[in-house]
Amino acid sequence: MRRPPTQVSARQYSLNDRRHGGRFYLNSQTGWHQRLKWSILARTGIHMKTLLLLPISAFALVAGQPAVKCDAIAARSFGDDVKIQSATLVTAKGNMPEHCDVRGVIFPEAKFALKLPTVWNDRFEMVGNGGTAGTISLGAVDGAVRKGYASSSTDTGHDAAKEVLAVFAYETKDNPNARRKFLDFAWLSVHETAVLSKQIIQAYYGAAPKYSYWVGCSTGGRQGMQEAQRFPEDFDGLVIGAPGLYNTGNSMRRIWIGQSQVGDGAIPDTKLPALTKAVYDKCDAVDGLKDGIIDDPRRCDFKPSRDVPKCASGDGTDCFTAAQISALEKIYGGPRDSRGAQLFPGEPVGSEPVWADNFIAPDKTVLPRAESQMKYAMLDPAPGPSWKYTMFNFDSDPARLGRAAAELNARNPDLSPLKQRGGKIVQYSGWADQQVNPYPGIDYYNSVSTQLGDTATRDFYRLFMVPGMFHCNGGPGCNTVDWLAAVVDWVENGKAPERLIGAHVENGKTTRTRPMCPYPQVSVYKGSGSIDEAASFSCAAPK
Ligand SMILES: [Ca+2]
Repeated sequence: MRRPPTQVSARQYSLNDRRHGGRFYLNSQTGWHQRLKWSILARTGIHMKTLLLLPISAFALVAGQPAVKCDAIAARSFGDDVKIQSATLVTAKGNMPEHCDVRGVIFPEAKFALKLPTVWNDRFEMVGNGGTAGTISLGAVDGAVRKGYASSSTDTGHDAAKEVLAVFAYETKDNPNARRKFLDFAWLSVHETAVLSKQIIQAYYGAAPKYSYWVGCSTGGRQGMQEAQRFPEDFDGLVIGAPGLYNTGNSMRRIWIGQSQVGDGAIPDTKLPALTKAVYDKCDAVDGLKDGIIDDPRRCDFKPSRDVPKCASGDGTDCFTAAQISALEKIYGGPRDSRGAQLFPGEPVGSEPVWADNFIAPDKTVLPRAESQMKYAMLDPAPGPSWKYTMFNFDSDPARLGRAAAELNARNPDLSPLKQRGGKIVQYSGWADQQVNPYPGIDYYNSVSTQLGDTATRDFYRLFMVPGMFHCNGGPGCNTVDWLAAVVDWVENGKAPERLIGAHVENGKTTRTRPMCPYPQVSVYKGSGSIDEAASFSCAAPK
């Protein structure tokens, strides 16, 4: 396998260069990252193709333990745009091993943490964020450090405690770097933190990481896909979970779901058991097994106006009024303009048990997030604080999302640079994802297959749709899967994931296992044996 050019690209890359380039290009709407990347490489005299073709011997490594003291990192310069705030040796405690905890800020406000275990497995794992980010993902960093990885996370350039939801992206006299902070959230800070992390790893251990991995779900999945598309040299393997890669569309969908429930259409969460029962009664057995899991929601013809119980008169918890049924028809149908043109996919059936956390009753958490994104970060021009989700116009406003989409969305199907350097992607989504609609992730996988060919795509990129999994985890399905182990095995041992094992765990006990099959394959019951055992299922093309 070709050695990834992580070491050289990190060493040659100066964050100071980026700042000056960034200033020059910040007002350009698209593509400045590409021009900047090439301009930096041109300045250093190294052409990208040269990087890609360097032999393994050029990256001979000696690694495993620190070459310098932890506090020496605080005294090192990593460019004018980087301020190392602290580098502290933390002694082993509980299940955390001894490590060097490095904290700092990248211009203007992107705070990061990088933890470097004293006993290092020679690998780097960067972890992603959720929602509108604004916090460093320390829990995930610690999880990686416990496994021996050097691991980092960025808050993506703003502090969620000070700038709630998407207000960081709204330019005012008190927030003059809003555009830069928007780009930091969209994709820039992750790349910069990845590059800087490798520089610090090099300084601390005297060696570059042998392999670099990305692990993220939700926003973290979107961030990973941005990296795969824009900076394929950053990571050798990527775990892309439930990616919000059509971010503007998904937020528009949430606005649609909110508008669908304005007035009499509001659906209280007390009705979710009745809705869930109607859905699962109709759809569970369609896949051939009545097992509490809907294998593929596309195969079930669920129609609220026909399939949910109607209230004979008035309202009640076990039935739905005509206005509520109309709202459900809109939610499952998806956003449309006034001429009926579909703007984004409707909801797949199966996630109803957790709709209460999201969009039933229009004041729940996800709708305010989408509203904040629209008014501060997505609509162009930004309408600002007084804008309400009820004001989104499905005829005229989708066209106002293009400028944000160019930065936030991660839908470029040309992954050939990642493929050419040996990078691998394992993407997964729950079929019962209540927060990030899974259809755009499937559409994206198909668009890459169309661009590169099915076989060529399967050689480096595989998608796993998990039946009965909610957003990133949870749900009735077998949603506990070691995705990182799968991508590591692929990158380091050349073993492509043909069949992974998912477990359903309750109170610490595995109650059921199923194979996870690379899309478009599905798991098929062999006809005998326990339906709670993965061995009773094979991976096969859907019938
Ligand atoms: Ca089933």
